Amino acid sequence: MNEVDNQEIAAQFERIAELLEIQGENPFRVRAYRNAARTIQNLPRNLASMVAAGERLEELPTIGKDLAAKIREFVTTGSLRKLRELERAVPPGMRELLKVPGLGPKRLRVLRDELGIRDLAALERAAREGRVRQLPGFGEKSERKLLAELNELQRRARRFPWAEAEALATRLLAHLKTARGARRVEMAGSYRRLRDTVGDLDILVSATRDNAVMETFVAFERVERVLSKGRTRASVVLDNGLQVDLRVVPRASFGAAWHYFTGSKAHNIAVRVMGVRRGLKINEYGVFDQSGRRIAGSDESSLYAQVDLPWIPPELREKRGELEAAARGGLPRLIERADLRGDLHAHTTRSDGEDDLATLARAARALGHEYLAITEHSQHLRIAQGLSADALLAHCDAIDALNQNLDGLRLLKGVEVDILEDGALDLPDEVLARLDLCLGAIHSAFGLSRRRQTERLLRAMDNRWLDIIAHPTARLLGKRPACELDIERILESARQSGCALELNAQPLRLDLDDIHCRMAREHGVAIVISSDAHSARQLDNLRYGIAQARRGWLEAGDVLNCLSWDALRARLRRNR
Ligand code: DGT
Ligand code: CA
Ligand code: CA
Repeated sequence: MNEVDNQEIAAQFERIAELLEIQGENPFRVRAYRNAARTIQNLPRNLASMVAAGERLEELPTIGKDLAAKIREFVTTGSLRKLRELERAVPPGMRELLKVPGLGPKRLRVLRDELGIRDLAALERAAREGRVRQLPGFGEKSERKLLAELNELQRRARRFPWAEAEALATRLLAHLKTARGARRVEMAGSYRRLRDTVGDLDILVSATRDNAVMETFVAFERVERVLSKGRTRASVVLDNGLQVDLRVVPRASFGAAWHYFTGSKAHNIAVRVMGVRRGLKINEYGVFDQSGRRIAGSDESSLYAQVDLPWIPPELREKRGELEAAARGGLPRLIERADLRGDLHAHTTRSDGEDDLATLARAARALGHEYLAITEHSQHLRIAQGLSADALLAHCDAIDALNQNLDGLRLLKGVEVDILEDGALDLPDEVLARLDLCLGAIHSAFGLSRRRQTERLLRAMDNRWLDIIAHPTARLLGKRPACELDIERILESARQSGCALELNAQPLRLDLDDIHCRMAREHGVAIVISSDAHSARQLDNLRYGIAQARRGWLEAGDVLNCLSWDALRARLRRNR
């Protein structure tokens, strides 16, 4: 079993050398680790197999007794105590600084000793103020380069909306499948768990020739730079700043590796602990019994079976009670795209949409929808060309007329009415009463205090014509944080009044989020999953909503637009 490859061991030694150097350790010791790292990188033989065969590592050049022991420690335990100690001893700010390309330990020490720089923020400030260029060995050009690297580092630190990563992930998977010898190519990590954002992409490959896979990987046209490339793992940064980690694993370990690299980390650790209680060792190579024999791990189900659990959908693997639920046979029957029978939120050219009523209707019918609610904005939202009461009623006549000529799809007359700052709705009750349904939403005064924002929504829900609160927290991923709200109070009030809450499926909204969906379900508050389409193409947003709904443990029975229109109408608050 070749668990650990030489490049990994070399990287550990290189890291130790860096941290020792920052601490101002004896240069002789630092060099010993560096020399050993170089020896290992160029070694034609696999160290893990040498350890397994009981060979004497001490006989390798530059590897003394101490380093030989460390290699054995890493091969057998997967980590080094020395490195863990150093990681703890060196302040996090300094470790962050080490990630800046071109900043080695030596230059870092100059920065720290001369300018007191101990973290990225301090470095950026000093560079902007032109203080770095005055240091020996730096100069104006390297100061400018440092600022550019800092910029790049920040670009990489951001999380990417899932949907933004999707196009790249799909193309990269297709590209990797063309590699000679590639058998299976799968996404892992938060991408597979369908989190609303991803920090990076993790891809797992089983292959008969790892070399060809690595070469194909780094040759992907969108790769901007290669961070590392070993025999079984590699990392690259794409031209939009998204990092991608790739692992190549043997086929017999595929399930165990897929489980490991899908995460979440907290879920993995909990499963591993369940294994320990049964005398089993679970890692990314498989499930091993006490004699070290591999007893499972070629697929994920075999791994779960060893700890007496059914297979758990990746969306639930967050250590939020899924293991306990699985153990008692109580996993939810997660909602699927095919459970949705219609869509309750869409815009046409009449307010801020791109397609007209007929185009949208045709597209909805092609998707198999039984109903589609047309919900233009109300007047208060001027930038979206919101409708006055008269304009809205005229639009309703147009919808009625089109309905006469539609087969198999029913258009519903709705509105997305603004919830004003004091909680009043932007249209009179007599107008709202004439619609099939009414969504209410916040589009202004996002920064109110928690108390006032909560009261704003509670007051809006006092109006019996308000059926659904659309995108309740108004967050926009990467652009605007969620409004401050007392969600518990809002859920309680929604339960009492029968008002439903929306899971808005626009990929930058996903609002309610997974955790709030789960809370809604537990409070007995109905959810609707809506595309909020502003074009025919965006009707397909629903699949992003389904992903978050599944992460929120929702079943079809929790979601109103899994019902036929007749059943749904009876559940709307106005008709109760
Ligand atoms: P991200 O990238 O921040 O959106 O989140 P993930 O979950 O994709 O995290 P990432 O890319 O750092 O690692 C991928 C998976 O690898 C993670 O979900 C679980 C596994 N993993 C990473 N580090 C550890 C670890 O130290 N222990 C265990 N048990 N699993 C780990
Ligand atoms: Ca990841
Ligand atoms: Ca990763």
